[in-house]
Amino acid sequence: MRIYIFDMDGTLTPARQPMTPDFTRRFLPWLKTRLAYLAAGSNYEKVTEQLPPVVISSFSGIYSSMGNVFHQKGQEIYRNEIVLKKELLQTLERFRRGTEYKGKLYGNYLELRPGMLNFSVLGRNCPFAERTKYNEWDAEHHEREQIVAELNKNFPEYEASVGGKISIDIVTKGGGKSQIARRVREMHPQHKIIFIGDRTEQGGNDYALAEALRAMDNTEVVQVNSPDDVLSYLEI
Ligand code: M1P
Repeated sequence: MRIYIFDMDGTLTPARQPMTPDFTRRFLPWLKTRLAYLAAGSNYEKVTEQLPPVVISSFSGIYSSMGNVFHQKGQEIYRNEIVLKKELLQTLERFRRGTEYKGKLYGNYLELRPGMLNFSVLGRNCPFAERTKYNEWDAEHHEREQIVAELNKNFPEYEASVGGKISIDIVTKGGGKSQIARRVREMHPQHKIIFIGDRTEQGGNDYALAEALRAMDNTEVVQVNSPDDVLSYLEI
């Protein structure tokens, strides 16, 4: 038997958007006959906004907040917390003040979730169109990659990675999506584990999980660029 792990944003759904009806229609019958886990960067509330209840209940387990919360059959099984150093928060404030992005900045730029902090120079309260605008600017100017590199150099006790379109995810070292590899392997010592995600490249928020799995026997990592790629890979 094979065990599947799926990222959510950019993999099963467009980033921060609900799963489309067409994707649900094709994916659900497949999911119902498989053993699969979700590995979302977003918190559990966002997962419940983006995935239909029947999809959530068809997964064998839901990891959210980068693996720091785990739900099975709607019950929370565990959650981790993060300790945030004053110096880290001061550094993030400095990045926000010093950005060269000329568009308007919005609130909720530091979002604390169980076991992680999500940081967005733009601010998570931005209108949807502003996400695209910042993302296009960032693709040209690499602001998030530079912030991630600086954080990882200066704060080795944490792990920073580029999130989806506008943000950066920060976890305690070893406390990100990589913990999902160990936990799923413990539950399924014999089976092949296949992870499908859209940010498995270095610096991306699926990278730590992809690397942890690559270091184990009997695993496969599949890089996709959209939900359509997932359907093609699964041949459904
Ligand atoms: O792809 C997962 C990411 O989705 C959101 O990213 P953004 O707001 O940058 O598009 C966030 O929830 C982030 O934490 C998460 O990793």
